[in-house]
Amino acid sequence: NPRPRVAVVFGGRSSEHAISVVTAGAVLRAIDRTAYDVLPIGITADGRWALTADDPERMAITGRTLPSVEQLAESDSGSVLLPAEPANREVIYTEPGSVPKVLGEVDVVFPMLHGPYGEDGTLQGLLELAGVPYVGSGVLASAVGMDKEYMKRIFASFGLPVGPYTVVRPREWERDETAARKKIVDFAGDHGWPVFVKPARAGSSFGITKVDDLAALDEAIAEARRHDPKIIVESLLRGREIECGVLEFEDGPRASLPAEIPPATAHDFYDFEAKYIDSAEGVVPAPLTEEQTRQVQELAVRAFDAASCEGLVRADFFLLDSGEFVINEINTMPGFTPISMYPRMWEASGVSYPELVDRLIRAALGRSTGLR
Ligand code: G1L
Repeated sequence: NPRPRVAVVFGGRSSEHAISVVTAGAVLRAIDRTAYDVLPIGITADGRWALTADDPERMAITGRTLPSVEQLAESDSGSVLLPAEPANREVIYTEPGSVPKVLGEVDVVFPMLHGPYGEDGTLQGLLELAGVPYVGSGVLASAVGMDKEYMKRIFASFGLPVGPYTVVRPREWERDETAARKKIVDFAGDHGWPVFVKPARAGSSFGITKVDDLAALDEAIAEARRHDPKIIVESLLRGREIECGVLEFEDGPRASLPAEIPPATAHDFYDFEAKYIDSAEGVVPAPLTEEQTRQVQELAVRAFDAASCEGLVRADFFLLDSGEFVINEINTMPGFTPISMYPRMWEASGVSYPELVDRLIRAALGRSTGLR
């Protein structure tokens, strides 16, 4: 069989388990079955790997019920059966955390996992060890994209404009709590209130607080530290929020048309599904001048290269009132349903969702593992 076998790995021990299942469903629906054999591999919320049915219909949101791998794998008998035929299989569970044998039988992995152990480079490292090519960024870029401190340090060292920030590490709290707190108070004194107090490494917006004054600082620090012992403090940048997609083509990375996220979107308007997928609110293309569009596209490709990203990245910017673009962050695993910003930006740029999926798989197949 000349068709490359693609394993879509989804679900996982994350607060965004259901988003991953929904997204994997969309990817499964979009993959060209005449070009690829597909093997869906779900990871339950408690970390068991399962071969699940290739049934995108069961991976959508129905009413107010969110899909899960547990649910997809409900026919599980607890027995371990290797599939003779990927199309005709029972659910296979493996021991928590173990590497499924099936990884040795696939040509490329499409990883769709959120947060720690998914998009932070650890899964990518496991796939490197297993010698299996995978879609998207490698170990380094994935880890950089997960850590807001190192992300900023790398951007700054490549001459990309970053906003003011300060970092407080776990050892600084342990050594001298008063000094650690003073570091943040001094930062706010220098750059002004409000500040954002954030866990330095987090996949989503959990643990982030906008702090208006000293009185609210301690609770914000405690909240951020519940998610990550390392925290980052940033100043509020006044301006417009602009995003840009970067996709790897045969001849290198290219930028999509940018999008704008309007301030304080009235969320109530959207239905449960749109809100949950959290993407329907962007304006594509962003109403920018040609010069601004060109500028942000150039910065996005430079950010892709600075972090040595592969496959794709979504780069998020602020367009300050001064007219200057500042890079906020990159996301190596952006929202990826057909209505998410990244696919919408490429749709507006002439690349359909199925073409996007195909390009990503082809880019991955064109690389080998090891140093690159
Ligand atoms: F593999 C890609 F293309 F790099 C990729 C993988 C995963 C792109 C986007 C995503 N996104 C997701 O998996 C998620 C947003 C559903 C959870 Cl991180």
